[in-house]
Amino acid sequence: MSQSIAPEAQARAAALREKIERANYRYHVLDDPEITDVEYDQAVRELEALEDAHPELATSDSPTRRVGARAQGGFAEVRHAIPMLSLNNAFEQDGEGDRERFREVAEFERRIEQTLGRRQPVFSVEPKLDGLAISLRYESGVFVQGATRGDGETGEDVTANLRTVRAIPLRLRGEGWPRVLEVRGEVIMLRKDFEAFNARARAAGEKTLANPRNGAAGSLRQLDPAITAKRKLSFFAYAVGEVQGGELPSTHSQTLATLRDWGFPVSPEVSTAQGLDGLLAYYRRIGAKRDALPYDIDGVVYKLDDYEGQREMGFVSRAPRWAIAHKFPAQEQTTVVEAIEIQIGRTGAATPVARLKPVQVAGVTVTNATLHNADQVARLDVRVGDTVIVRRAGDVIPEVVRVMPELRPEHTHAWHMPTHCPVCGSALLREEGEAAWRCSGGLICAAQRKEALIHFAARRAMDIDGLGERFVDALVDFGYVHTPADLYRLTLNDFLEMKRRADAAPQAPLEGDGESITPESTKQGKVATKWAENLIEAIEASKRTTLPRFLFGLGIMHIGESTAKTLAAWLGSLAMIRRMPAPVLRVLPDIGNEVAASIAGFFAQPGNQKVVDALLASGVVFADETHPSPKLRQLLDLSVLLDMAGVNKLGPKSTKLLAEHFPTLDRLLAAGSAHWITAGLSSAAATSLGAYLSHEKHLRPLRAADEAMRELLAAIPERSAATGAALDGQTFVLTGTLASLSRDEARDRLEALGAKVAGSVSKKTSVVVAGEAAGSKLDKARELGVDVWDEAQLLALLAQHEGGA
Ligand code: 5U1
Repeated sequence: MSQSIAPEAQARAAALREKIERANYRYHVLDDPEITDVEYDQAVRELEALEDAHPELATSDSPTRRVGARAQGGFAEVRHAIPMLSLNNAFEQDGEGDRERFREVAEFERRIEQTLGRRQPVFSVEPKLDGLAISLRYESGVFVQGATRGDGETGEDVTANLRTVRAIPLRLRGEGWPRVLEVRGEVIMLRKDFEAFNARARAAGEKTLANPRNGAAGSLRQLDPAITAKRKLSFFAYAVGEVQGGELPSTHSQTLATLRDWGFPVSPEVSTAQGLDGLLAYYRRIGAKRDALPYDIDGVVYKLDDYEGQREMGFVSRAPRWAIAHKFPAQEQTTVVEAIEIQIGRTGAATPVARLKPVQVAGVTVTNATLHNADQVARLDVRVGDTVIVRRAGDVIPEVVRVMPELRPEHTHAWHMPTHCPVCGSALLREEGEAAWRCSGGLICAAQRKEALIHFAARRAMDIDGLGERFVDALVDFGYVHTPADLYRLTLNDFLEMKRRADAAPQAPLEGDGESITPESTKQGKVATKWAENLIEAIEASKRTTLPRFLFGLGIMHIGESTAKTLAAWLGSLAMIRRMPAPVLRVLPDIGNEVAASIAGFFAQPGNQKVVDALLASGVVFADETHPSPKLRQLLDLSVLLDMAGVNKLGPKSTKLLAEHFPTLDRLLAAGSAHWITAGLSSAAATSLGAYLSHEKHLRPLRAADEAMRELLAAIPERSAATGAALDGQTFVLTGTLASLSRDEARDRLEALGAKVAGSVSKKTSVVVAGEAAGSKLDKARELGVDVWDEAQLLALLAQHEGGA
């Protein structure tokens, strides 16, 4: 290393490399991470910066050098010094008893017993990973070349891509490794990484991966290692190839343990077993946990454990006689699509589902498979009548992987998303840039009820203590509750009856206490009714709430707590909010077109309005309703409505001009196009507006919006001319975080009452309002003897004056 490098930089680089390598080992080999992803990324970034500043520090095996240059003109060939073998397969056969069903495995085991003259030989037993076989060459402990299996004799040099796989050590750990060591194993894509990749691809409208194996194989064949680096791949070692200048243990299981010590991930499922019974027990054990494994496997592998015995058994062509792959039933099958239907999820997302001719996939009868979304159906071009490949892996829902076009019958039709929800009949809508179509039915759609109820009862919404997911599920499943309003009609008896029914159902008892309630068990019943009394009490208590909590609880798409507060602060009352058209909502701070359309769309559904009415009728009250903000006067005029109408040739300048001359829609209509032109509108714009307004379908919503807007403006309290604004001449300073309103909101509302809101405290300051974690302004106020208020005092002041000064 060069003399010119500061020793501290050298030491730091070495420490960082060690930290990163150790993190890789703990994560990939021991499956026991020691540092967080953030710490890991920080260490890599710091090392990169150090190596950039001191290029002499960089080494070829540095963990920062995982992504190299693009391969030019394809991959070079690599001839394997020792061929990469393939395995003979054993499949389950029809028949009675293990020896019949597992005839091929029994024969394999018996042949070894006979050839070696040994009873009950020991085998290394391993999961058969579903990925891509590769060979990694290490010279003096450093990774120098990686190759695919190819035809077993010659593969492709994919070193640059393999360097990006963090589970592959660039330098071996520990000591005692041979001078040349080839390690063989499988590059795989974990199920979670495969799912994440596909979810991203679907959202971006890009091609999805058919299965994790294709994910691994496709990624390794990328000519640009930067692409491989972006796809998360993993690796497990299961064999060795060439070994020079050193020795390995005498058994395969010991060799795997040694490879693990040297830094190679080895599947934690690897074990040893003796005789046929041992092999079959392993097959069943791994088969039972197959779905729960983090990666796809297609069987298990049995290998005679001692190398001496392996040599004696020898090969038949490319396959060893000392090993066999015992395959599980396939995870992919072909079947026929009998129908394509829509399923509405808890959030209203409409998912196309293929109803299939029943087919056994990996031991389970599959009759439905997800098609994810309309884009995916279009991409795959799945049609009713098609023969498709379905895949079932792990816990994931079976999915249609691809269509077999050669088997498509005549006269099929491309599938299209229906226009209406099959559950409630409301329109299905898709937002721009989103893959999912959603049912606009909201609370009236049965499929969405559970989610809506859980959200409604949540702590930050109506805060119904104790009404968790399991109760909501039972309430909906047994038909006690359809909408949030039904919660307020529930009686103690309803809850007790529901629990009796839930306890009698095959699932676990509702409370988890296993106690069931019978009318006879009065004493026990008393204990057990307490929870129901508590729930009734919590539901009753939730009726006294605030407008923002209620609005948030309604579960309107895009309406979080902050938007709910904005709506309440600016529009004042539910009565106003529930009838405002999108253009009016659009003028409020932080409410864009999408959010405005979502709110107005929600209240445009008569079903949702009915639920709101029922909630009010059952006694839900808001402690904080008030008048609309006077500031709306500056924001709302006819131009707001005309802008949103999107009339051709009528830009924002023209709509403003019209609003100045014709303050109401009626006056605009009465004036007519000649007067519009006199007021300064171009004749092209006037013609376009005239044509637009001549359609009743345009005029009707415009009139309704105009009327709602006028009503809102009329509800703003008039300031008394004699006294001026309530807080005229007063200066407020806001500091710290306020819990129930943003500082902007507080400022707007104070200003609307005539106050000045300043950024710093002086002798002239009337009041400092101090929220959570108030800092130096609070100190200054105390120093100058300025009045300091808390948030409650501010809210009381606002309530007092906004009420109608
Ligand atoms: N787990 C495992 N998979 N697999 C595949 N071991 C294993 N061994 C193989 C193959 C092709 O070949 C050996 C015989 C070296």
